[in-house]
Amino acid sequence: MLKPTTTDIEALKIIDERLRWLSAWTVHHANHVREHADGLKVGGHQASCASMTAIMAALYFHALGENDRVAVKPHAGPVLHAIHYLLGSQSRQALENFRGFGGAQSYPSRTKDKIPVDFSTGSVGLGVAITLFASLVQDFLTARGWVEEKDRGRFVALIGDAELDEGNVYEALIEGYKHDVRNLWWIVDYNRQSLDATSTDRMFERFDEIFRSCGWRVIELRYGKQLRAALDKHPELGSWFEQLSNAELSALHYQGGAAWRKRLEAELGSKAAAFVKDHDDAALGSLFTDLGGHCMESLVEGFDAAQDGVPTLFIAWTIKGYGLPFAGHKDNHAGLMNPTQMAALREAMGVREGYEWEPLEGVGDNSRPGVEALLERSRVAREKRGRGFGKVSVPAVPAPAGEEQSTQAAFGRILLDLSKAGGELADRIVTTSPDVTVSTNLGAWVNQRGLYRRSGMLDVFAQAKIASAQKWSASNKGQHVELGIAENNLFLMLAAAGLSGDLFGERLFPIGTLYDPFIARGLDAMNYACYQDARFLLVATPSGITLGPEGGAHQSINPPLIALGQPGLRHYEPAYADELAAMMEEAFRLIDDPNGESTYLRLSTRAIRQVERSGDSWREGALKGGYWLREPGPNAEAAIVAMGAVMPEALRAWEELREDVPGLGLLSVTSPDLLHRGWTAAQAARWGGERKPRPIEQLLAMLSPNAGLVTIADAAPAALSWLGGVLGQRVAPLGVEKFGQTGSLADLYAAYRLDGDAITEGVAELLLPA
Ligand SMILES: Cc1ncc(C[n+]2csc(CCOP(=O)(O)OP(=O)(O)O)c2C)c(N)n1
Ligand SMILES: [Mg+2]
Repeated sequence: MLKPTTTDIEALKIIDERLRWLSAWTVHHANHVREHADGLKVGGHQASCASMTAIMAALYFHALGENDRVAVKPHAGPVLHAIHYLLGSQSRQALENFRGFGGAQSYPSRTKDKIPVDFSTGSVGLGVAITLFASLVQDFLTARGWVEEKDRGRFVALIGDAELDEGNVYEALIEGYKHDVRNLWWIVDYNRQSLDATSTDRMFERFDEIFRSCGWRVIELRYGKQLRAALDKHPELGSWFEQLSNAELSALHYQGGAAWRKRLEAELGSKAAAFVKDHDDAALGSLFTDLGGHCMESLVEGFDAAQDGVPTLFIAWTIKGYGLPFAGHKDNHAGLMNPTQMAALREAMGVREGYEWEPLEGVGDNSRPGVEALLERSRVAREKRGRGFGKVSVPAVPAPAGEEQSTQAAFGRILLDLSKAGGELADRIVTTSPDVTVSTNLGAWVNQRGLYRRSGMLDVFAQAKIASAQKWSASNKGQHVELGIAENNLFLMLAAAGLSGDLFGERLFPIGTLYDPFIARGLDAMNYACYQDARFLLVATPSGITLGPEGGAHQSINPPLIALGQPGLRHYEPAYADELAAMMEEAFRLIDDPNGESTYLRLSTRAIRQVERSGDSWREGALKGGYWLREPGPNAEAAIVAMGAVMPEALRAWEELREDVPGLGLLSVTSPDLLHRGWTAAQAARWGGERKPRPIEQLLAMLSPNAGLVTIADAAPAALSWLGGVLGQRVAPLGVEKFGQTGSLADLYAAYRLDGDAITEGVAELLLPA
């Protein structure tokens, strides 16, 4: 890295000020200048921004390389926008419309913002951890030769200090240590304030130990140059300063120079007399705010000292609201300057009224060329990067043969067959699992393709010739990333690998497996992955109460409802192996399609007799969400509507009832999620004057308008019971509302009313005259 010249440092300081002004002004404009018809609070975080402008100026205009990627702490979003505004890559219009419809977003958003955003943020902690998994993905791609050494970058997280309370940060840290991750900078904006107040002192003494013990270098940027020099000169002052609590320090920063003087005189007396005498109030106030995170020289030096690949935690001391009237006040998190305060700041920053949006307003003629030159040569990507879709051809995925199969076993078989057949898709699949690789049937695939470890790993058991079905050796060419048991990490890994096309221009097909109930463990991370449009295949198995004796605690009920409400994730629940193969093919296609999405497959360990097919007309329906496994007769009075593992019960009941209930149909639902989407989309389209086919309406319209539906799934009954609302047909919903009991399948199905008797009773109830 080139040593910055004095001119560069001066220019960086000016940029820091410009960022502070522009971010504050953007928030102010949205709250106090723009018209608001609805009277709703707009909000924004001027203090959180001011805390970070120096750090971000030093990072973006000095340290960042063109292949580096950054997750910006959510509440510093306006600073990122200001950076791109100075670079010419953000429009004034978007800033004027900050937090408005189509304007710059509250928190950096990959999908909604027009500027390049490497990682969306918002839910604190997740943006931090995803950088670690992105760095792992970069190593994975480098080992395969898809990212060249010269194109490798560093992954930077700009972190609010309170974000360090999120447990997912440490889950990632632990996983990162196991995988020996590198090229990471996590930069903590240590303003010692969270949302509610100042943060607790005790813990902060421990963070550096935690990180060091996980192999990280920790660089503390506590003092700016001036303050360091003053404290060196007056050691007694230094020890006094260092024992101030977070709250005391913040309060003093808020109160300013006179308060510092009073405290020093009261507590140090004659020991500080000379020092106090040498400084007027303004000088005292300014000296004590010279913390490392606001001192450009210290920041530049700190960044320059961490140029190797060792993961590095920077703890940059800052003041929340630095340079603003509420600096240091414990309530300033969502604080907004009022118009009078804003006008004073404008004056102080040399910004003329009416010129608030001028990028370099207030920059003197002498400094301007240096600032312009620095902006010009900054290596920050100014354009949104392409997303790298549509480059991999997805072959047909054949269904595995076998009269009796479970969808979980078929999943393992399909992957094994794909691996053996080889080809680009197979080479670009990366599987990952939080310690349930073997129990979710990924084992055969892993035997074929190997575990991934950057520096390899011997299979000690194999070496010792101890018999085992599972090979467990790793190399940097392996295609399975084994994770410890932390489902948050699974979803962050899927998010990072699912963004590989965006981040590295190389598409990966990430497949993650876990037990269905543990989706809830990683739910926010899953939502985070979908929110940024990462593409992956999630395979959740086993599921429901159908896992029987394997354990009540592992039964799952509500994931289909979660999927019903989760944008960007398509739920498929196959009953048969051929459906599963079609769904996996579709899921791969969706991963590489600009208009695609991620897929969630809910599978089961129950081996069931496969259905006889004549032709493949079922396939289209199965991919759209449902098809008639047994077509209803004209104007049928009833139908059984079933999903997934309970299909044998539904078929048996259908056989038993078909004579008594003429025309009885059996609808196999493969995706309540898609059916529901189709229903609402058709309705919305009608209001737009468009006539669209409505898959679920078409399916149900084959029945009599007064028909009754018995719905059944090994899941919360609400996953299917809503179907009655489509055409106003009556419903008898069957499903699982309680869990936790182990037992044989027959016992459990009887106890939870998932059997043929329950279906028969349901049909009888619907057909009896009211
Ligand atoms: C998961 C999650 N929980 C709660 C919030 C609400 N929230 C937003 S910012 C914040 C505190 C942030 O403090 P810090 O990380 O120190 O940021 P800064 O002081 O720089 O604003 C909280 C609790 C959130 N955004 N995400
Ligand atoms: Mg903070």
